[in-house]
Amino acid sequence: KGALRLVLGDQLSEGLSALEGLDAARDVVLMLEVRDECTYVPHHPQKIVLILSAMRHFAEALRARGVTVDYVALDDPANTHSFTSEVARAVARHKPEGVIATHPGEWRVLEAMRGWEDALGVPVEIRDDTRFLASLEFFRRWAHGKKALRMEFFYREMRRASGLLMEGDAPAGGEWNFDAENRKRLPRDVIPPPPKRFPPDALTREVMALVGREFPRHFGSLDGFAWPVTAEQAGQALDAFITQRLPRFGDYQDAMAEGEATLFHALISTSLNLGLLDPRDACDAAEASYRRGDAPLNAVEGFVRQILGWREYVRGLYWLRMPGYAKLNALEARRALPEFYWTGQSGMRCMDAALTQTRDMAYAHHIQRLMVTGNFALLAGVAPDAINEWYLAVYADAYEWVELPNTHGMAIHADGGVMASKPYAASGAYINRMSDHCGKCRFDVKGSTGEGACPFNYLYWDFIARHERRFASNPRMSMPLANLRKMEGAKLQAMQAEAKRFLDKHAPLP
Ligand code: FAD
Ligand code: DLZ
Repeated sequence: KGALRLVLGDQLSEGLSALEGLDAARDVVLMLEVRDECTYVPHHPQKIVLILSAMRHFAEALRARGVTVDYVALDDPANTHSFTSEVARAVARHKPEGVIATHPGEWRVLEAMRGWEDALGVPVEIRDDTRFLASLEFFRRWAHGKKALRMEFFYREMRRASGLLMEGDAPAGGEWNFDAENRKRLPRDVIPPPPKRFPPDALTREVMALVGREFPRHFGSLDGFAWPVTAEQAGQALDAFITQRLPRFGDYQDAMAEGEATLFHALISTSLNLGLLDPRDACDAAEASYRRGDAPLNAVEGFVRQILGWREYVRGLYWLRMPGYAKLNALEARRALPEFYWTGQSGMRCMDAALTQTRDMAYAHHIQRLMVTGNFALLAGVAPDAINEWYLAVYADAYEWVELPNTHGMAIHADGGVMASKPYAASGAYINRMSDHCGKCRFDVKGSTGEGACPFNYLYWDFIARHERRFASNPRMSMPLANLRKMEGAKLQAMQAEAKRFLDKHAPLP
């Protein structure tokens, strides 16, 4: 009698802690395709295909190494479709000496796991998830006693602790952060090389048919699925990025452009979050490119900061602050999600570009998520649960540990400043500066009143005016507040009326 070793859908790493010390002669690896995980939010079909296909490929690779895998498929008639009930069935089948799991990525799953030992009557060991550069303990120690947590200071600690991009005790190039060199607009003659695509193999095609049958109403298109589903493919995706796109990643990190869904981005978040790619390997590959002289420091530092800094930081914060974090609603936002988040037909070119590529690829890059769809939800006062659910459902890389701090904290300021010291609120001018969308938009980016004006403009001032008292104590909001106070009353009233008209049309208050 051996142990039952549970591997969840986003734990597809050879070195997973739950697999450490595996005895192939006695232990059984348990993998579960369950409906509950596919529907707790209506995930994009490409995301479900990605996870189930990657799980099936991972199970095949384990079996090829002589490991016994008990794999419960989604269409198995005996499947009871929840982690808890399926682990119970597996315990009854195998009568193991215990269950060994790895700490999951979402609070709700951890809560369920904590009840298993009592419910199942066998020991359940939940091991740390060691696939991150910072342990949760490291983050807790770093955060302990600090009045405010800021990513930049955590990132510097991580640079020191990892030795990445360091020259002795000093940061490479003499600066910790080259953010100021990451804000160029994309010139017309710069054509980003397309990312490497991974057309579905027979196994993925089988999963595509299954998902098409089982979840026909979920938002999003299945055609065009091209995500890496194995560690080998994830490595190829990283290599293609490092050689073809990393050198210009820094310059155009914040840019948006018509017809350019991916620009110089890496498209590796799906692989990192599934465990197909190791974050340290991604950072090392980028640093090696800098050391060889193939990629400039602003690109490599910008990329390393996203992984060693932001990705680790949001995970630490999620586990430090949950479960209360998800319930915060500092700006008392209550509006329903506008229907155009599902149709891609807002009429605003920047929004519709982000929304339609989300439908077609289950992907939008960071600035689209933060400064377009996120900014709109912030300004409109969309209820946190509604917008969080949307982000968790529609992106192929979305798991609550990374989605929630980014959406709740960074995009909509629902945490009142835990993640970011001020709301990332912007008017149309920002989008015009960073993209070429506005020139072709039916709304006028220079206009702020009247039906033809860019909605981001009147929504921005409506937002600032709505929260004037709250923001008065935040020195980082002093500039917009000073401009608000200088504004003619009639102009502000006209913008507020336009904002109300637009929002009532698309997403009335309940
Ligand atoms: P690149 O731009 O090439 O960056 C390289 C890597 O850095 C990414 O693969 C990712 O692992 C990491 N990274 C970059 N920014 C962040 C960040 N802010 N937080 C964590 N990791 C980061 N990322 C997710 O992985 N899952 C999510 O559910 C998710 N939801 C988001 C929601 C909102 C509202 C916002 C503003 C951001 C969200 N992000 C999320 C962060 C970021 O947008 C994605 O990681 C990135 O767009 C993935 O594409 P890429 O691999 O091409 O990234
Ligand atoms: C997101 C997801 C989906 C769609 N399906 C499964 C599944 O069938 N089986 C599984 O083990 N995991 C799935 N996942 C990922 C889980 O939701 C994820 O492991 C938890 O949210 C913890 O991060």
